[in-house]
Amino acid sequence: MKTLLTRLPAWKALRAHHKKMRLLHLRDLFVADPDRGRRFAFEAAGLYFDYSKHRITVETFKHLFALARECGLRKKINDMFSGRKINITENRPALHVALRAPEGQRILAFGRDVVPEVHRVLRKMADFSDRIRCGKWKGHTGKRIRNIVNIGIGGSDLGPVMAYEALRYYSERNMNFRFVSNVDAADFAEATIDLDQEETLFIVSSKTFTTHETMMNAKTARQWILRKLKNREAVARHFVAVSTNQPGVAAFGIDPANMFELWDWVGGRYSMDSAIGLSTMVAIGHENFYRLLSGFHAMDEHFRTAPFRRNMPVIMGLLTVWYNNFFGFRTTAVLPYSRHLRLFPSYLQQLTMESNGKYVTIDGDRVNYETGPVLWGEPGTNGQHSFYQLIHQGTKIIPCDFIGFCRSLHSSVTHHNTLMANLFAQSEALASGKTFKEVIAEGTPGWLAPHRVFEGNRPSTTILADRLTPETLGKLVALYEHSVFTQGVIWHINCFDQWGVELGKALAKRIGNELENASSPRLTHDSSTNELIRRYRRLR
Ligand code: G6Q
Repeated sequence: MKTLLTRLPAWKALRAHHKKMRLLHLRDLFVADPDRGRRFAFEAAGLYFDYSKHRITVETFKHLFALARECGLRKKINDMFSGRKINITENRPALHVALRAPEGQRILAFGRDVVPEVHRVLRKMADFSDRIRCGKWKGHTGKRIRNIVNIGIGGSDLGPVMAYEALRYYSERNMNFRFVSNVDAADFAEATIDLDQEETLFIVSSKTFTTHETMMNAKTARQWILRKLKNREAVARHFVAVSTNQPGVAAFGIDPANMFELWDWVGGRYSMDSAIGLSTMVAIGHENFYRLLSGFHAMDEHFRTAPFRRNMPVIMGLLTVWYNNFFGFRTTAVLPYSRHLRLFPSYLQQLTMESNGKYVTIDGDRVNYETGPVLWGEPGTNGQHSFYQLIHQGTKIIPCDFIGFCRSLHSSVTHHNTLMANLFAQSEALASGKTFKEVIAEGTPGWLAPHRVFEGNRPSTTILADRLTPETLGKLVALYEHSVFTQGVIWHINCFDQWGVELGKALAKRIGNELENASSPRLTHDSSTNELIRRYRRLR
């Protein structure tokens, strides 16, 4: 079926509705309905979701839900959960939900129940991480492993490094966890500068085991180990792999018995809860990793079963469409009030922008509407002292997601009260603003007043959880995964491929050869690229 999104009745109704809505102010909406803060908020899967500070009314959602129905969202959700090949350009299902399905649930991929395999690998991971954590797994010289270095990039890095930071509170504090992703030699050098080879184990995380950056860093790691341990057999004690590519892993010198498997039906950016999470499991222990998975699963079940009007990922995804396509707001900020979630926005950047940064529909047509917005963010309160100025008084409107916790992991209640007071204050200030009259009434001189006025009417969601636990992290990640999917269904794009990263990779290979081999034939790039290459060759 060809996409006719902008001709759907609900799309047209939303366009007309927007004309009214853009004139309404959140301040007035709150005055008109004293119960708004409860009407547009609910709790599900243990998360409290307040979307009352959005430029919406009951009618807005009547049209947005109609749009979801007209786009077949319910069927598409069922297709994903039942293992249909929804990633059509790669001819495979997108079954990350199977990674956290409890034993006994049946999910078919290519006609085969994958849940038993998922649990077989989880048990192998648990056994390995237990042996590392209790010191049974020894390095080549008999020393205990104290340092884990994950080598991987993109989906094989961003999840592990984010989860380690997020769950550091639960981590084994007598061990070091480092992450090497960039092919810049500084990454490896800095990650290992203070580590002893005898106590270090590398997890080479690569679904394909061919990714250029990861393979180069893995080879550097192998040299680094051999430089001190001087015996090729040491590789087997200091390297394990997470991959689908057993021949590649064996050729590197890693014992295939120490390979943790994943599957083609897991996309890189949807893989932090697969064996790609091995470093997470070693850090927090297998029981906590299982808790993380149960958090994911709780949100999956909520997404799969809740009616749209009480479905958090659906509402979140539809709000993104509402702002992106009708108001023309082009970016979203994610602002966790938690130091531990400081890498959550960069994790979400890949999840959202690699999934929905596409101008071609599933049918191969050029879209005639906007797709995925730019996502960015930093933890509060730090961001308040930097870019929040633009969010409050800039000319661009940036819908924000505030994420906070009712209880801190750390003992100081005073710190936590202050942190949360800031979160609540920001969303209130963004929504209500401050009028000229209010500013003058405070005694501000007229010439200064315009600078101190806040227009307000700037939308935000607030997500509150009890504490940052492994379960909560799982729920939050799954919430965004399914919100991204909801958006992709509306925009009729494939959330699960990433062809847009290919051209740069191919050109880098060609230019890499030209840099290695300075006498290579005439350069045939554009004149800018030719000149950059020549200059680099001269000055390196
Ligand atoms: C994610 C992408 C991409 C991928 C990396 C690493 O969805 O597919 O970020 O995760 O390119 O790939 P490998 O795991 O195969 O090394």
